[in-house]
Amino acid sequence: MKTLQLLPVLALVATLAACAHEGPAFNAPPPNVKIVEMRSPLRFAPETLTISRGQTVEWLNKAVETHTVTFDPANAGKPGEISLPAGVSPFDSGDIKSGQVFSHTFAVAGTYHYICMPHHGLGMHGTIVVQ
Ligand SMILES: [Cu+2]
Repeated sequence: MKTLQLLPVLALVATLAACAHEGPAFNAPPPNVKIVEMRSPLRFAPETLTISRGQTVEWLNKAVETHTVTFDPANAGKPGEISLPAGVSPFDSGDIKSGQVFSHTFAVAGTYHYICMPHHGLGMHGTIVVQ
């Protein structure tokens, strides 16, 4: 009886485990691209990344949760939580599902503070410093 009750749970765990290890996020990244991983427990890794102007960053969602990479100050939960160098237009990945990738090329030097929309209240913040 107990085994039968566990079957749906086991099936769900197997499905989630499969989702967490499939998709472009698990492919080898292109050369000269800087990587930020989104993984449990709800953090960007690394939280602060320093790059050179003109470099591309790829965010790899290696978690089961859907995340976002949101550089739009209009979506900040708290003032200053998202900020961009002067003259940079806001941008937002939209939903990045498990296994998916978002990339952005940084053309303007400065410090960029960004958040994950679903999880910023839980501390999922990141910083890109472009030199
Ligand atoms: Cu998130």
